[in-house]
Amino acid sequence: MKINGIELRRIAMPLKAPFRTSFGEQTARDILLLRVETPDGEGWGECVAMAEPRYNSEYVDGAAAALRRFLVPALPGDVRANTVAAALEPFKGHQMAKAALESAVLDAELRASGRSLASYLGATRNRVPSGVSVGIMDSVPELLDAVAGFIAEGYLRIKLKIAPGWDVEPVRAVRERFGDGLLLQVDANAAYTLADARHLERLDEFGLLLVEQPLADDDLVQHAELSRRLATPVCLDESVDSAAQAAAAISLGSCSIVNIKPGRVGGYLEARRIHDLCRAHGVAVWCGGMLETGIGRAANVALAALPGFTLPGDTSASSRYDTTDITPPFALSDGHLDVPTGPGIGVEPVPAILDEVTTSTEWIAL
Ligand code: NPG
Repeated sequence: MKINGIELRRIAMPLKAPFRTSFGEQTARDILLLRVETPDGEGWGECVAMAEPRYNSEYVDGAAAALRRFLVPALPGDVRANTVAAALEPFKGHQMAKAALESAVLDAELRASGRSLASYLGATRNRVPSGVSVGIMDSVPELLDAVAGFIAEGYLRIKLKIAPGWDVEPVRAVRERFGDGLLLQVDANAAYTLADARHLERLDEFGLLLVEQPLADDDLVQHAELSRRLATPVCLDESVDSAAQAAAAISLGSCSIVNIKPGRVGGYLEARRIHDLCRAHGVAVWCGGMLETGIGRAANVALAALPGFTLPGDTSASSRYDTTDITPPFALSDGHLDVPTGPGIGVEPVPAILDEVTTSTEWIAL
């Protein structure tokens, strides 16, 4: 497939409510979108790097720079999506930037052949169960109200962000108020150390589905030690940035569940490899989220429809983030999101809405 050029488009999107994690608070989103233009059509990709390098080392200005200077120029003149990763491999890191580029090329390729991303990836379901990630709040009553609202909307699983000082008490309060039947899990975003193992053991009494990324990103050995100590299954997010790293985590016993975020691992093809690997080892996976617009969400929902995704993901409805998405919104139906069936990711930005939120565009001719 020949590519005429690639548009880098920055958009600014508010968040309905501030979202607080162990590494900071976010009130708005600064997002980089990629549009690949070919002689026959186009393809879209969303870069999930955040404005600041707090979740991992990537950040949106850095991703744009890496794309402009190294990654886009490295694409061959005649490109297939399944050769993009190899063309970008000489450049270390920058998984989120690479993922956005590969996604846009893949979308263009699939649109041209009339095939959906879900079918290409091997999806076996036409809808996926939706969970929601609930940020750290100022008080437990405020948290209980937020959780009650999400349950009323139909979310099938609740994830609570935790950090030292906001863990056992809010988890206990949610469990007591909503009962043992609620699918509940927690996410620490690497906020603890192995010295906190005793404290984290206190979470065991709440019957959580999992504790996500309790320790630092590069602590696979210590995650293995913690996994042996906790009854609650340990799930890795930040630690797994490739299928090789997932294999290392599984063989060390660092986790029994993996959160797969395509951006974090360099794209949907690597995400599928991690899915396949985990499935072969009996390790459950679920699809994470990075507060995506409908572009990234559409692709995540397609991935989450693969058979190894046996736990509800952070694939929430568009209304969880904003009043207006740039694509037709993803809405909950009976706690599920429908998997798009159209060619490629199956959705496109609404031009008028996209223009309204655009802060800059840049064209890179190939
Ligand atoms: O609904 O997309 C969503 C957010 C899910 O909690 C979520 N993402 O660590 O998994 C995470 C977390 C996150 C949010 C990470 C923002 C980085 C930035």
